[in-house]
Amino acid sequence: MNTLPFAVARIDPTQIAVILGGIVLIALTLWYFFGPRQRVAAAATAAGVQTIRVTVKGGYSPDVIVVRQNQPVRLDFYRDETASCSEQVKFPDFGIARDLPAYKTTPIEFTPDKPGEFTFTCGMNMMRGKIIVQVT
Ligand SMILES: [Cu+2]
Repeated sequence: MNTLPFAVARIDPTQIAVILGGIVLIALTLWYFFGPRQRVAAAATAAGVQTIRVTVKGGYSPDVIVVRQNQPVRLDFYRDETASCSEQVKFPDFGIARDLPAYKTTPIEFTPDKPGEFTFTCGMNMMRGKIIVQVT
């Protein structure tokens, strides 16, 4: 007696859907944490201030910003949402924590005096970006 057709028939389509859903979720999670980062070098203005506009919407864009050491930096954070996650931005290495009003541009100014990579985050450490300070 052949039981194989029975075994095939007993695979529940819901189980298949759950397994496939799990695979998709894992792939999305990996992409979120290890996917490509948007890296941009700040442009210096005539006054020698390295400025860049960062859009805040479910994340920071760009989220990797390259600047030069010992030259003033101005990051214009434009918060394009009201989600409470992004209402604050912190640069712990530079002692900066600032509220970002929704749909407004908030300039954050500092002069990086040490080279290296410095993380900036939202108030809850969920959204992340990175400042790379290069030696001139
Ligand atoms: Cu947050």
